Amino acid sequence: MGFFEKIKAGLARTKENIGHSFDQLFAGELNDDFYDELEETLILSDMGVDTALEVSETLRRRAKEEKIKSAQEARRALREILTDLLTVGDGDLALDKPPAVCLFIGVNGVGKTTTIGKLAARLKGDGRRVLMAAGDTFRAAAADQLEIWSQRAGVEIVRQNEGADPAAVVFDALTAAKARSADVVLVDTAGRLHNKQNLMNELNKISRVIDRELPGASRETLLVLDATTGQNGLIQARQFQESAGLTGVVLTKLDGTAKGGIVVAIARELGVPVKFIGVGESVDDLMPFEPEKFVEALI
Ligand SMILES: Nc1nc2c(ncn2[C@@H]2O[C@H](COP(=O)(O)OP(=O)(O)O)[C@@H](O)[C@H]2O)c(=O)[nH]1
Ligand SMILES: [Mg+2]
Repeated sequence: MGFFEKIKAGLARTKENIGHSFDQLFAGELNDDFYDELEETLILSDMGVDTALEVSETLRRRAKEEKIKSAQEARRALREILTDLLTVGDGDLALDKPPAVCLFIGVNGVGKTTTIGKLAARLKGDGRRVLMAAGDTFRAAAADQLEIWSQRAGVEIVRQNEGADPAAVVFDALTAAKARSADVVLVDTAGRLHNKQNLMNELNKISRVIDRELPGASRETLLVLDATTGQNGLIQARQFQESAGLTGVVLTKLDGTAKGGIVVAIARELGVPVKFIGVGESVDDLMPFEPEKFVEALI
């Protein structure tokens, strides 16, 4: 299955739960009721109230300006509006100045480790030399899980014992990356420590090690979000954005019961691009995010 089919299959499951699906909506007339129902449908799709209202207002304005009469034309305009909102920043990974470092952050269970495994395989397939850094030393099984992925992807991993200082693991990994001329270092991190402040301090410490060891290298700080958590994901995104600064988002579990609209809210509120989406648990279930196709699958 390609990008379109995969997310469409995932989002279709959700559609059954949404009272007014977009299909029904666009089968009707373009009147005031239409805009009310549009707002409701956008909110139900997890876009959040603010984004839903803005999108609906923009469509109303465009319909007036462009003398759009039919719901079908409105659908095309809505797709354009959403695609524009989703097209922020650079959707590609910054990898041009090696060794590039991609730091994966996000709360427990969102899919950080799995995403690193999938991405490692993808980058290796593109001919890049990839190294993993097991920066989640908080949970005993975390490094083991990453190691299994490193074997699956056929890439090297740098790890230490449980409870080790994650910044030290990252330091080791960067040293190894330089010595072995790696192209990319994928850094796993803990999703949870004794408290949130600890976590943010730890991420800052890791970040400082990268700044110091690789001042000129390409850097990504990617927030991994579980798409099925809806608006809660937006709250997480705001918190991580504030304390860690983000260059992109990976949205996982779009093959589940995700409603999809959360992507629009994130792009609009944070101005950070979604770079990849996760559409399953296997190694090839990671895809570059394509705004236009995503919107087409959504509505
Ligand atoms: N269905 C589905 N499951 C996923 C996806 N990404 C991760 N998972 C699953 O989510 C669970 C948590 O993933 P993990 O990588 O351990 O999360 P972490 O705590 O952030 O490192 C695992 O069971 C993964 O297989 C995805 O895109 N789709
Ligand atoms: Mg993990």
